[in-house]
Amino acid sequence: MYTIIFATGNKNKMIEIREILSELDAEIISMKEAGIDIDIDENGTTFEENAVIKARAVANALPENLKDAIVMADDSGLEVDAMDKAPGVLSARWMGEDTSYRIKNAKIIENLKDVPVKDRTARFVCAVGAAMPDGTDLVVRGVIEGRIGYEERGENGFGYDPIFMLPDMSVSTAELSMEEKNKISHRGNALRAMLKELRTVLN
Ligand code: ITT
Repeated sequence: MYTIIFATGNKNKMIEIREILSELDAEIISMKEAGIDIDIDENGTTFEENAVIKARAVANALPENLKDAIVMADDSGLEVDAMDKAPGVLSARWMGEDTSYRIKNAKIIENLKDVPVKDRTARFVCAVGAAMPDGTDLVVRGVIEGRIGYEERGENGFGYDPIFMLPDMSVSTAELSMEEKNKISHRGNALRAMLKELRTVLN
């Protein structure tokens, strides 16, 4: 059995990640549980760069007893086509890190007030990076396509989920159960791609 440390400070991500990786014969430990509390400068310009920066920063800070662990990190965000793909890699920081998602989501809806359904296309992107104990890095990407809704809908999920509708505009990802969301989400797709990659590398 191997140990995976997940380098995220986002509790909601961690809940989804645990569920997606639950079938794996591995011990999943959050950064906090590993006793690592560092500030990471996410200064990359792509999701992939930032995912690797986060994973490597935590791998470099591992205590001796966890040196053989694989460190993974997720860098994710929302690309709105009618906003030139903003907020993109800045999704967590857009309009200020501490601004509520009620306000951020309202701003996106306002920005798109004259945009017809066909042009409301958007996607959630997730890059998952893995810092391997031998010093090599792996990185994969997962995506889910959708459209920006006209109002917030649903109570599940987090962040931009209440305004992210499936392409047919039937439901938002905040109206899906966590299991339903994980089956089709950017994070689910990226983590499943990473597991495939790991199986090749570790065998
Ligand atoms: P860590 O860097 O510690 O992992 P973070 O929240 O800062 O946590 P990111 O830099 O990857 O993470 O920013 C991702 C942001 O994109 C996140 O805060 C949400 O606003 C948004 N986001 C990502 N995945 C999402 C999802 O599944 N549903 C809704 N919003 C999501």
